[in-house]
Amino acid sequence: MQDISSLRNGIDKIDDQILQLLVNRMNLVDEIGKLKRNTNTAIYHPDREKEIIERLSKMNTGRLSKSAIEAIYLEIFGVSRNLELPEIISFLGPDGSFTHQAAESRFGAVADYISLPSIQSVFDSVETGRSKYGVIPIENNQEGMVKETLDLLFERNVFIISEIIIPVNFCLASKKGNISQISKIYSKDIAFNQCKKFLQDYFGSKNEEFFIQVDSTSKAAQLAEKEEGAAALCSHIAAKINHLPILFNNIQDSDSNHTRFYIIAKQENLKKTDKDKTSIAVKLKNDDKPGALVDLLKEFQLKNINLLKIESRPIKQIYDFKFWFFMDLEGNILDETIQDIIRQKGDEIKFLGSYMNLC
Ligand code: PRE
Repeated sequence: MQDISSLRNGIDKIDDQILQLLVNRMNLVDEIGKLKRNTNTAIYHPDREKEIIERLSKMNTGRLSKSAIEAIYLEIFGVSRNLELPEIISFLGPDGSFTHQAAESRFGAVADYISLPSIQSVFDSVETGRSKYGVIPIENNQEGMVKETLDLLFERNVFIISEIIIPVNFCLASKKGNISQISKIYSKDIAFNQCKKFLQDYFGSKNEEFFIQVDSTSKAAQLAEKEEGAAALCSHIAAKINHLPILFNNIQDSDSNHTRFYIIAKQENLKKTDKDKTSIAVKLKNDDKPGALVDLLKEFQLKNINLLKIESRPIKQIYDFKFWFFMDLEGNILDETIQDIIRQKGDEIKFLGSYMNLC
């Protein structure tokens, strides 16, 4: 068996080669960056990144699993994008939120992040160009859609360019070592709803004021760190960042708890992959006549477009109790069939984005 110093010599030699290869890769990336800047095209290409990871994972990678390859390459892509053009990514904070976790899982550790206090402020930041990309939650598989995100997609001028799905585990964290000493629990509405069974078992006798809703689970952890007797329902990361001891782990009702996030940008993503979906907002013109919705759905059927999701939301700008529909269709805006529908029904449909379908 070789001794440790000769094994380390072997590693040093390989690291020299890896570094040289990375420099060579970055030289090519730099050239792509120049082309993209000259033609004003998007730096971030999630489809290309996915293609690279898929291709490499199919090779004989020995001890490297697909998730290991993904972790390594997402960091490389992060460095590449920063070299092409440093771009700011805003997310629903504060630091340690699940959205922060989702953003880092896609953009890597070296990206330039700004944490913002509300979903609306992430939309503002992307719309005004203060950040190039925004990461916001859209759906939890136990709770359903995030209404605020849906409404802002309808009202604002941004596009969905990608989705991210991560598992969500909650903990109860507090500086108080015993639950009998806890006088209030801070968290986000969606988190309270996802931990109903635990809250019923341990805090079932408390009245409504005991549970205080705030903008995010990481904000909850910040408040619980400052206030005597307070606790937070939050992520492990938020508890750790805020130096809050964890009293109970994995307190969510379901272990299959996952949340889906959108990456939004001012520029749409015009790239096709073999598994895309297209999100649209529909405001029916003839909604005072029977069959207006059926007529549109029939068009989808005629063109063989599969409807993946439909949600209705009130139109808040007017007070006649009208509503709009959020729909996900299988396919890409570059498909003839979807283009036909949007051309035909242009005054009723707002295109929200086409992106890889990860569900
Ligand atoms: C690269 C970097 C960023 C993009 O998101 C995709 C891929 C990479 O590092 O491979 C290069 C690149 O900019 C590109 O291929 O368009």
